[in-house]
Amino acid sequence: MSKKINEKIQSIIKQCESLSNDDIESLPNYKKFKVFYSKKSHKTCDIYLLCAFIFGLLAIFTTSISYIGIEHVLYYSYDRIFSINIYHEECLAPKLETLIDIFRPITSCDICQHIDHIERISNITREEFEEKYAYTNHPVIITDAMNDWLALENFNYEFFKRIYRTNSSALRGVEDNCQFFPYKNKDEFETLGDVFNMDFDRAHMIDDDYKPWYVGWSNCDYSTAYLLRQYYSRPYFLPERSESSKLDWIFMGTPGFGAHMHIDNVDLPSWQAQVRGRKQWTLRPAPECFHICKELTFIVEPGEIIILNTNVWYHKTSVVSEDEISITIGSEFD
Ligand SMILES: O=C(O)CCC(=O)C(=O)O
Ligand SMILES: [Fe+2]
Repeated sequence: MSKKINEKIQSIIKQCESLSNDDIESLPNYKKFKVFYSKKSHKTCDIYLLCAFIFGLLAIFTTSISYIGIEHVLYYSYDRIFSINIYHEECLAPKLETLIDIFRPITSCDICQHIDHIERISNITREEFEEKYAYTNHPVIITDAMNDWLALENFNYEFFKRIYRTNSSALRGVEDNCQFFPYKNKDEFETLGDVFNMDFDRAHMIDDDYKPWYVGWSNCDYSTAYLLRQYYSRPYFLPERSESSKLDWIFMGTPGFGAHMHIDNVDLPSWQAQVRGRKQWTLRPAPECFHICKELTFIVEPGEIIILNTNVWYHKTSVVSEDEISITIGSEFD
């Protein structure tokens, strides 16, 4: 049996020798093959997890690691030591979230104790924004920062499907280098390409009993970021000297689904613009502040931008629009 398989593999390798890398990558079964062979043995997974745990313990006692953030330290060290991307390693990614949670620094309850609702504001100056919200961990919704964005009319499922079409450099860029979160759909969407291959009816919620879906991805491909930024601009209220991250995040999905409750470890606060649909957010203070801070639930409407430090507030989302998918775009700022 194994001799037969071996012969078959040898013959496939022989046939591949005459193809270019691009030809091989465009073969329909290439992705399955790559995913299958990238799955690691239990032993290797255990070693990865053990190292992550040791890094976590070190973070508690080493100021510099806890300052940089355990997630960044893991990302760079795993790349250097094992040549793996922690977000793409199936056996590591889900457990990593729990580890990051366990080893996160204690939050000061000053940031949440006086907040009992989310304010909606408009026409704010950069100076006022900087003083009251930018770096205070005080979440807020800004209602007038997307008025001239072309994204409001143009962003929809088909728009992104065209950008991330099969074999495009945009799709390859995201699949090879950026983060992809399939949330509850992880059994069916292995990559962003799978999202844009779903049935038309499901994507557009044509039948009443369509299967809900929700995904998020970071767009770390510069040329795609450049293209997308023709449709939106840097929010006017961000402090002049603040650098927007080169990474943009896109979250998209149908009513009923969203992101589970979690806390991030990305250092910086972020803005997230609700381009289409309505999304409910629940912000929960860190457990050490439960006795003094409130959980907040509110809806972000199309045309509104939420400012949130996702590193200090636990957060979860759920799309609540009646018959429209939700699309948001966001970024970190410093
Ligand atoms: O928009 C969402 O559904 C989740 C967003 C999120 O988790 C984040 O921005 O950190
Ligand atoms: Fe988050």
